[in-house]
Amino acid sequence: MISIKHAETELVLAFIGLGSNLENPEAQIQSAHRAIADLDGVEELAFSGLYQSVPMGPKDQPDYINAVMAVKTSLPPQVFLRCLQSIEHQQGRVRDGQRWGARTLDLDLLIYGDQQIQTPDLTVPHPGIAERAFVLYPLHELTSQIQVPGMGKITDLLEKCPASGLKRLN
Ligand code: A4P
Ligand code: MG
Repeated sequence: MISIKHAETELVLAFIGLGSNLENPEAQIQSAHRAIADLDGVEELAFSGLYQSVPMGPKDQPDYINAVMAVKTSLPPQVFLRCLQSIEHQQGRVRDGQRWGARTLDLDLLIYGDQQIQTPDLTVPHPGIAERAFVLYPLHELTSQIQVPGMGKITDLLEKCPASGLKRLN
């Protein structure tokens, strides 16, 4: 008798950081939210409130709108990153080479399960998490219990990161 073993697809809990400060940022974030939820192999779990934040990096650019999304995914991290980059591209993101410059959409893979990844094009957890209020506060809103791999408890990270320049929108 032939038995067919169905491969179990392992789903990984992942968090994505969304940011925009050009061309109607709130609409950019909402559109990216839908595009991520529509990806094959991605199931939305939760979406944070929208936060307005002063720019990190060059100050001669508009304030940002930031949010964090929690998903379950069967996509490997490199594939997930490419999908996120393609959504950035579809929403008119132009890479002009300026680090931390203004952008219609920035999607960062913040956390991918308990994995720590260091490759030339992908670092996970995203190395900026601990010093970015615009990531920590929406992330904490979704999950106050999480342990960021290699960085520690979200509550401890939050305590060391003042929310100055950050405003939750209704
Ligand atoms: N990359 C490596 N790891 C990751 C990851 N975990 N997620 C690589 C996403 N990308 C990752 O990114 C440069 C390269 O990072 C990519 O090719 C990818 O392979 P990019 O988006 O092209 O360039 P960037 O965004 O200008 O640089 P960087 O250093 O990624 O900037 P961040 O960290 O994305 O920050 N201020 C406020 N208030 N709110 C913001 O959201 N965002 C930025 C950009 C600056 N200031 C901000 C905000
Ligand atoms: Mg980025």
